[in-house]
This record gives sequence, structure tokens and C-alpha cells, in this order.
Amino acid sequence: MTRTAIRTCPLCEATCGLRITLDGDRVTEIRGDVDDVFSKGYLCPKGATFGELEADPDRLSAPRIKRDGRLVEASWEEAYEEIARRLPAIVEAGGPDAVAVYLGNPNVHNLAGQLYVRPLVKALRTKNVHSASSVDQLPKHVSCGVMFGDPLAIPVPDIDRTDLLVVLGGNPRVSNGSLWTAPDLPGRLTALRKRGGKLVVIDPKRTRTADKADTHLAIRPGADALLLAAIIATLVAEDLVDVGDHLRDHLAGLDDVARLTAPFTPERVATACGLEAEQIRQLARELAAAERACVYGRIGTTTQRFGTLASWLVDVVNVLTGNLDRPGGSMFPTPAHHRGMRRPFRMNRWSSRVSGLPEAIGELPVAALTEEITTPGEGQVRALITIAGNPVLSTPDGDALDAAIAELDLVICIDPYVTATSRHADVILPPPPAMQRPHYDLAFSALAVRDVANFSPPVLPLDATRPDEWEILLTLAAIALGQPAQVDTAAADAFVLHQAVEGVANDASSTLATRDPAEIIAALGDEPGPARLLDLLLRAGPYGEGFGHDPDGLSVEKLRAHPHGIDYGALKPRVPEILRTASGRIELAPAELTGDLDRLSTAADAATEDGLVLIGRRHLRTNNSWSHNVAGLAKGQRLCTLQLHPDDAAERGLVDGGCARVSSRAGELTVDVEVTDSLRRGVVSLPHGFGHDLDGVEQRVARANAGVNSNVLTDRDDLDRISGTAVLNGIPVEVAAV
Ligand SMILES: Nc1nc2c(c(=O)[nH]1)N[C@H]1C(S)=C(S)[C@@H](COP(=O)(O)OP(=O)(O)OC[C@H]3O[C@@H](n4cnc5c(=O)[nH]c(N)nc54)[C@H](O)[C@@H]3O)O[C@H]1N2
Ligand SMILES: Nc1nc2c(c(=O)[nH]1)N[C@H]1C(S)=C(S)[C@@H](COP(=O)(O)OP(=O)(O)OC[C@H]3O[C@@H](n4cnc5c(=O)[nH]c(N)nc54)[C@H](O)[C@@H]3O)O[C@H]1N2
Ligand code: SF4
Ligand SMILES: [Mo]
Repeated sequence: MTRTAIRTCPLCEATCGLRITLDGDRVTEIRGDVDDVFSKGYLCPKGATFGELEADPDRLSAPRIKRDGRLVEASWEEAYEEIARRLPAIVEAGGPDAVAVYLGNPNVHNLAGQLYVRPLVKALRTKNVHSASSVDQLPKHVSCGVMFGDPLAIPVPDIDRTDLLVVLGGNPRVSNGSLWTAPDLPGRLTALRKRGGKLVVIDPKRTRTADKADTHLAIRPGADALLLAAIIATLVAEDLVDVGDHLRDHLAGLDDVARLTAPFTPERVATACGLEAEQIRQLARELAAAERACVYGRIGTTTQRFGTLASWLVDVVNVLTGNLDRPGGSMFPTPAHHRGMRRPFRMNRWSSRVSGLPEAIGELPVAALTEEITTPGEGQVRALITIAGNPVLSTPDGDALDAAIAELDLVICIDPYVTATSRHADVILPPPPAMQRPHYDLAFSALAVRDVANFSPPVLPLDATRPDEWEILLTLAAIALGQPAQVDTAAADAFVLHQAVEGVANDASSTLATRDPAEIIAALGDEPGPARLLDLLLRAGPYGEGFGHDPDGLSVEKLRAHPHGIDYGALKPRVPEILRTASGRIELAPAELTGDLDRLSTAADAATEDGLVLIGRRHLRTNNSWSHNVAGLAKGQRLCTLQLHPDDAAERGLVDGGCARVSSRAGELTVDVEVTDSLRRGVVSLPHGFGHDLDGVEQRVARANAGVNSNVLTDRDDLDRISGTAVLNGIPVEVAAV
């Protein structure tokens, strides 16, 4: 029997609505949901092949346990018993820090990751918590943390109302946006230009986004903070600063930031940026002149040597041009869920054992993981739990990490595949397919260009033979707390819910502050799992029904009645209410950040080297490391190539379709060459997430098109100093013909 179901796509940050046609439990077609209040029918190739991904025969349907070096199928009881037998012993011997955790990207795209990883991490009591953030957006959390007091208060470009959008280090026509949820960004960018707006792209590569821009500035990798400082210096020197009446009383450090950036004149930084001083000045003037403008920086600006400085200066430019927190500028969304009172952001509350890398947002940089495993001493990591991550392919010095993980006493992977990382597992616990689980975007509704809420119930019933991912996480949490392997997950969930309700009831800012927790718990019913926890957060949120407070307000039940989502409108100004700094103001020149300007100053004057530097890229038909097993995406594509400029190729005797050896301080690899004039000279590009031909990987399509692991070349000692985020762009490399 055919039927259709509506569900949000969990694959990237765009959160498109899917209209899924099924025959029984088999997906026969996926289209964009034209009735989705936000995505309005938009769909990309990944969304269209989501059914294929979900039904991939290489996905595990039962746990695996390593026996005599081979990963053999096991029952859930056996898998949990194995963990209960081995994990507590490691903690007993080496203390809680002997267990490290790595949280991968899909945790942000599913409710179990958003709601049940925390209880597990708390139960483990380890400081060695790592995530994909420190190979991604951590610098933005840090800069927003110190500027606004809240690392989750990240302003987003109000694309639908702006007149000028400046994109640095992002390629939204391919990535569909990041830290910026706006389904159909290609369409929104086209609409911007159609209504007379302007798009400026700053990227060493003429990307698909740059191709459609009014201006493309091919900056040298790593120079964004210099460029932004020079824009600020120009705004100040030419008396173009106008913060706007709406912000004037909420700023601290305006004079300081002007004084500290003054030395970064366009003339001084031009060579390091690879741009003309006049181009920089021109951009500053355009930003000042535009009625409504916004500057946006993404992964090219965060995973580089000055990631936190660049992230900070993006928002300083937005403030100085009067464009922060104003329609058409860069604005803070109002997500529909309760987020709680937050204390002012602090970082460096603890640091890594070996290199002293700083804690931020409760985690340590993943660049520290290899040395924490290989360096003996008290607190040495002896076990690793990965949840929805593939760090061997996605974090720096991947082959060193690969070798280190192989030496661990225990590796547990919650992952649907035997990947480059999970092939080392002693136990793999596969979560059910996404379509068997409910969905709501807690993370991305807080980064969206409209205030929206959209809940998807499971498309298919949960396979009765296996646990849901939240149950896997709570079972591990209970084992970590010393309980036996047979865990009553409903009881554990009742405990989690109880704590969440107490948290909301203890929050003075909440409408539920004076309510009896027991009454709230009773109202939430007895169906355990993420939908119930979500219901609490939505009912307690800004549009929530407040447990009788506003009968018309938001709840999961209300969203079930609105399968295409509810649109709460365009973004609204939120300063000062959103600020959590100790001063209650936006800190424009916080010491945590200005302390790194000396290093930037040195970079401004450093003689530019003649060698090549490596950057990364994404492709419309990939999703980090785990889309390559989808035949419908990979077929006939030439995805993993080293791109370089024709002159750089000619100089080295390289030809398109030939083969090159690429080496860096960290390692070397051999890869197919693609010659293209889309890159500026001196810059070569290689995508990440490939290299699937390692022994034991059970992803047949991906293996056949393995590609190479670009993170063999990235260096775990090369970091953004403030946040410890890995430098993945701007790696010095040598390239030679093979
Ligand atoms: N050189 C270089 N390296 C990079 C980047 C770069 O630009 N250049 N980008 C970085 C960025 S931005 C990111 S986000 C990281 C990504 O790096 P990671 O998060 O480490 O890896 P992914 O490739 O996203 O792998 C996700 C894993 O989760 C599994 N998975 C999928 N769905 C689920 C689920 O529902 N539950 C569970 N438990 N598992 C699931 C998949 O099978 C896969 O193995 O890579 C980073 N690495
Ligand atoms: N199709 C597809 N979409 C994805 C993903 C995917 O793997 N495939 N991954 C998702 C994830 S996890 C993330 S985090 C987002 C990332 O989303 P984006 O940030 O948009 O990612 P990229 O497409 O890698 O674009 C980064 C751009 O930065 C440029 N760049 C490199 N170094 C520098 C530099 O020093 N300065 C400047 N100004 N530019 C530089 C690169 O040339 C590249 O064009 O994409 C998400 N969406
Ligand atoms: S753009 Fe992202 S959310 Fe939309 S269909 Fe593609 S992968 Fe899914
Ligand atoms: Mo990412």
C-alpha cells in the first residue's frame, strides 16, 4: 500500500521538509514538501536520496563485538554485557578521565544526540570530551560567548531583508548554509540580487557561490582577520562608524576596538590578504553606505589560524555599521524551545593533560585526543566512546589518531556503519534509521532566518528487535554509573525528565517558575523518549502553552496537527534581553580576544611564502564522511581530487587526470589531479571525509571510490590559539608529480 509521510531532512542545517512516498516500509520517492512553511519544496540531491541512505544494506541492524580481531554480530544483551564487564574496570584503574568521548556532527541533527548525550557525558565524569566543534565552529561559540555572554547566541544574516551580504569562507550554494539555517539558500541568494541587493564573496576559490556574486575577492587563506581588522580601521579612519540608536547604550569597548585595530591599515594588510588596499577600503565604504548589510563568516574563517579573531571581527563589523540586531542585518533567532537562564560564558575552566589546551563549552579540542591516548601517566586515555562521529577521517593528523585508537583497551562506537573509525571498535551499537525516530531541530531553529517550529513523528515504527538511540545512550549512562547491563530505560528516562522539569521550574525567567514539578510531570504523560522531553521544552518556551498558561500555545501535540511546521515570523531584535555578559553589554574588545592581536600583527608583516597552501571544499553530493556509500550520490562523480591552478600545475609538470604526491609537516598522500582556474595561485584544495579503503571498513560503495583522507595532511599542533580549533585551511604543502 502506498502512502506519503512528511518529515524534516536531517542531513544538513537547511532543515528541508521532505514528502516521502512509501510502499509498505520501502521508500519509493522523495520530493520537497511544497507546503513546508520554511523550505517550500526545496530539495537537494542528498535529500532526494535520503531513502537510499536509510535502506543502505551496509547499515548494521545488530551490534558487533570484536572476537579474535573480527567484528562479529552479537545480541544487544551480549553487547551491553561486554561493556558492563570492561568499562567500569578501566575507570577503576585509571579514573574517569581514562575514558574519552568524541561526539560527531549527526548528534546535532537528531533528538537523541541533543537530549540524551548530556546524561551520558555527565555519568562518565570525564574531562576528555571532544566533538566535531573543534574541527568546525568552536571559534564562533567562543567569540559569541565573550561578546554576548552566551556561546549559543550566534547572530545570523537576515538574508531575506538585507541589501548587501558579505560571505567569508562559506559556500552556501553547495553547503546549503551553516550556522545559518535557511532552506533554499541558492534561491534566497538569487532573490537578494533580483531585488537589487548585492552579494560579495571572499574566498580563495571562485566557488559556485562566488560565481553568482557581484564581487569576488580571492583572499589568501588565513587572512580574514586581517581583512576584517582593516575594514574596521577604515570605518574608523573615514568616520563611517554608526552603531545605530538601537545599540548605542548596550556597547562596551567601542573606543578600545577602534584603537586596537587602527594599526591594521589596508596598505599594511594588503599583501598578506593578497588583495589591493583599495579593494578593502571600497568594501568598508560599501558596508557603511548600505541601508541594511550583514557580514557572515563560516568554516573557512573558523578552521584557520585566526579562527576566533576572525569570528569576533565579523560581528564587530556588523556592530560598527549599525547592522547587528536589526532587520536586514545580522540577527538573533528566537527558537521555540526553552533554553534556560545562562550564566556568563567562561572558558578554560579546565585544560587538557598533555598540552594544556583550553576547555570551551564543556569540551577539549579534539586535536588533543591522539596525545592523550599515547602519552603515559595519570589520566591517560584508555577507552574511547564515539557517538555519531568518524574522527579518523575528520580530525587532524588522522593516521596518527588511527594508530592511537588501535592501541586502546576499549573502543565503543554508536554508529550505523563499520567506518574508518568504528572498525577499531570492541563494540559497535547501531542506532535505528532516522525515519524510525521523531525529529525536531533544537540546534538549527536557534540559527534559522525565520522563527519556526517543525516536529516530525516517526515515518516508520521502531524495529521491535532493537533499542532506540536514546535507550542506547541511557543504557551506557547507567553502566557508567555502575549499574548492571540490564537497564530499565523507561525508569532512567523518568529520572532525566524529572531533572529537566526541576531545571525549568528553578529557572526564575521561566513562566513555570512557581509551578509544582509533580503537576508538570503528570501533564507530560508516561510515554518515555525524546518527544516527551521536547514537549516540556516547547511548552515552557517563548511560544509555549505553558501547561495551561496559553491553551493556544505551542506543544508537540500542536505541531503534530501542523505537519508542515509553524512559522512565527521574521527575526525580531533581541538586544539587550539576549545578553549574558557580566557587564550586561556587548563586549566589543574583550581581553580574551584582544590578547591575540599581537600574533595577528606578526602575521600582517610576515613575508608571504611562495609555497602552496591547502584548503578544503565541499560538494553538493557529499555529507562529510558518510554519504559516500550512497550509490545514487557517488555514481559517476569525480569527487576526491586535488584541485590546483593551471600555472601551479604547469610549474610542477602536473596535468589534469594525472597523479600528485602531496606532503605536509604531518604526512603525505597520493591523489588524482584536477586543474582548474577557479583557485587562486598558490592554493590547492582537497575535500575531507574520504579515505574509505582502510582494512575492515564495511562500506562497499565508499570503498570502491575510496579517495584519500585529507586529514593525513592536517597537523594536530597547528591550532587557532584561543579556542584550540584545528587549522584545516591554509596548511603549507608540497606538491609533486608522481
Ligand atoms: N580537513 C577537514 N576536515 C574536516 C572538515 C573540513 O572542512 N576539512 N570539516 C569538519 C566538520 S565541519 C565536521 S562537522 C566534521 C564531521 O566529522 P564527524 O562528525 O566526525 O564525522 P561525519 O563524517 O559527520 O560522520 C558521522 C558519523 O555518524 C554516523 N551517523 C549518522 N547518523 C547517525 C545517527 O543518527 N546516530 C549515530 N549514532 N550515528 C550516526 C555516520 O555513520 C558517520 O559514521 O568533519 C570535520 N573535518
Ligand atoms: N554538500 C554538503 N553540504 C554540507 C556538508 C557537506 O559535507 N557537503 N557539510 C556540512 C557541515 S558539517 C558544515 S560545517 C557546513 C560548512 O559550510 P561552509 O562553511 O559553507 O563550507 P564549505 O563549502 O566547505 O565552504 C568553505 C569555503 O571556505 C573557503 N576557504 C578556505 N579557506 C579559507 C580562508 O582562509 N578564508 C576564506 N575567506 N575562505 C576560505 C573554501 O574555499 C570554501 O569555499 O556544510 C554543511 N553542508
Ligand atoms: S539542503 Fe540539506 S536539509 Fe535540504 S534536502 Fe538537502 S541535505 Fe536535506
Ligand atoms: Mo560541520
